[in-house]
Amino acid sequence: MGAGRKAAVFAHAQDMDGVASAAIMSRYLESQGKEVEVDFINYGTIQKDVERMKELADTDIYVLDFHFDDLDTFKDLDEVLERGNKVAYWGDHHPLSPELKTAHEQYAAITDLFSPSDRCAAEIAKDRYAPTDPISQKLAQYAHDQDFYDKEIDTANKMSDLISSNYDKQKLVSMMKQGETWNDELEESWQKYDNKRQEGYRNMDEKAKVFTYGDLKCAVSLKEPYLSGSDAGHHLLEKYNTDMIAVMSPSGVMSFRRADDCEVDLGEIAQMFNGGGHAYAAGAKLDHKVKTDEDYTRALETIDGRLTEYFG
Ligand SMILES: [Mn+2]
Repeated sequence: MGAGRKAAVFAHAQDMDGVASAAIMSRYLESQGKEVEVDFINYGTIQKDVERMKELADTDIYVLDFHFDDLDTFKDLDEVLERGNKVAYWGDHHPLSPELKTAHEQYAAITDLFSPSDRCAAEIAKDRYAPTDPISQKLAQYAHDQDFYDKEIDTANKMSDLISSNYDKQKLVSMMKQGETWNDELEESWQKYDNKRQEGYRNMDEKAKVFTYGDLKCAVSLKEPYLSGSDAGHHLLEKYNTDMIAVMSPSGVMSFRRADDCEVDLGEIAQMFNGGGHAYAAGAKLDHKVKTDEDYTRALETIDGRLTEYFG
């Protein structure tokens, strides 16, 4: 690695772990005198994201909290490497098949691909590149708090809210890599987001219905597109104290969540709506949008009908 080579960090766009990984990696690379470009990558947009990688030249690429989930994507990576680029590091903590793992190892000079792992991607990068740096330690701790659902660090919770509200992630990384995790501007943006979220909860409450199947109760409602599925689900579970919830968005996307002590297999339920997922959280899509009151009534009938069939 020549001292003059540029560096590009590609981190998972999804959440705190990706953003903290990008900050830790940039901080380390800049301490080595490198010029660093930060970019974000995601599963739904991978095709376009890889095109941006192809625009690089003579650059060392660091990929964090993300892996290619399709062997074909490595053909695109061949084109990236033809331009004098190298994959310097690939770090992730999500499950991947042996074939995919081998492919990543062939392409990257250094890999940290651990799954299952009790460390998130930010912690893995910190442990490799900056294990004793207090700022990197703090960022890794924030990421862990969110990635493993501890949610005990208030600033980390609020920062995750900002990330899911589409706040400028580049800006967050620039701050975080200097060790700053909160300021007045972030507080103001968060307050605005939270006010809107409370309004979203009130709208959900107006539409909420609770269905009963034997001993089991399920709350159902419609959420505003700006509310995240997990916030909406969490709100319904807390407020209506039901065993499970189903929440739909105007696009017809549905998500299912359950209370901690509920053992219903939500993956099976989601399959009745042509979706899928885990026992504890699953998703599906209605075959129509939910824009009008009539749409909503129809959706409630569909959901109640299928749940009656399932629990009956
Ligand atoms: Mn992660």
